[in-house]
Amino acid sequence: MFRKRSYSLIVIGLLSVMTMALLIYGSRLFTDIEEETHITQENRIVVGVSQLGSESGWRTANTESVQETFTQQNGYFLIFNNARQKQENQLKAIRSFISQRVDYIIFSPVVETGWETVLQEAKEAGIPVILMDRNVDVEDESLYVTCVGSDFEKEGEKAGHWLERELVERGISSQAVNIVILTGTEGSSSQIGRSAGFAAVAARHANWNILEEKCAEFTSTKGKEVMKTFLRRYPDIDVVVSHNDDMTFGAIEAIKESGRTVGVGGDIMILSFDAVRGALEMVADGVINVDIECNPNQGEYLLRVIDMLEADEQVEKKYYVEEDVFTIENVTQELMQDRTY
Ligand code: GZL
Repeated sequence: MFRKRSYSLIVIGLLSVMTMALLIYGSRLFTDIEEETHITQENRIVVGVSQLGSESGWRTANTESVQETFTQQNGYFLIFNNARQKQENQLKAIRSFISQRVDYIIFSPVVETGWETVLQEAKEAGIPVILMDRNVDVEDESLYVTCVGSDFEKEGEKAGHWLERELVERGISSQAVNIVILTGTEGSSSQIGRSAGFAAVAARHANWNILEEKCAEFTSTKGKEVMKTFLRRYPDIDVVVSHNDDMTFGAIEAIKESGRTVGVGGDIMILSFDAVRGALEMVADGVINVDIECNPNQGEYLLRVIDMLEADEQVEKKYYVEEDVFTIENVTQELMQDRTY
């Protein structure tokens, strides 16, 4: 009996010592982790990024560029949110960044309007806002520090200038040319700029008939759907202008299913934007006539801007990324480079 009792006393004693040890060590462990996270986060620059979605190959490359740049190794703590193409999700994410008191907010505005209030809130919180890819349309430009992206109007003009040269080379520059346009998200900088740039060139040519422009949301599914509608409505389309490669992929599928041909020597010329790898391979195969590059690799540009802001240096209101135009003449050389998209 005694032995049994003393045995159980020993077990209880051991268990209580072990429990005490665990409590002390455990709490220290958690404290260390907490402190460590806190210390690491404290020493790092905290960046809140609201990405508008994942609608296209271009967007994926743009996201990768940001995530590969704002890493712990580079001294950053990245909070990344995907808004799934909805402005209200971007507004929520930006407000969350403000309440978390991040050091910088970066976002790609899905459309240009509707940002004044939230940008005013960020300004009052003393958090600098950097625009990536697309722009905002605000009265007070002090609501954001800078915009890193493309000159979309220039991209649209490049497409128009290519078509001008192509028609001259074919000896048909005075003939009627029937054009349909697949536009990107209505009210986005890329849609506004590309439409305006191409329209400015088209306005110089009374024989360019823009039969219809229709939004296909930068996606291949919508691109195919809209192109099918165009093919039903217009039997004699000569040119398709598509505001991004994903819509182009869908449009080409629809055209081929209709029995018509595309590209170099085909019934319908294809003018596209973005220049993602899959599309450049179609340029090399003569399926897409011209691809106007839109460079998604904006991470390095954003990093340089934050470095300058950290050093209290003056930054410009706009930084344009470098981009090119690809046709069958120069695309093979480009595809041999180690492009990231
Ligand atoms: C362009 C970017 C556009 C791309 C599309 O800078 O805003 O959004 O052209 C993407 O692929 O969806």
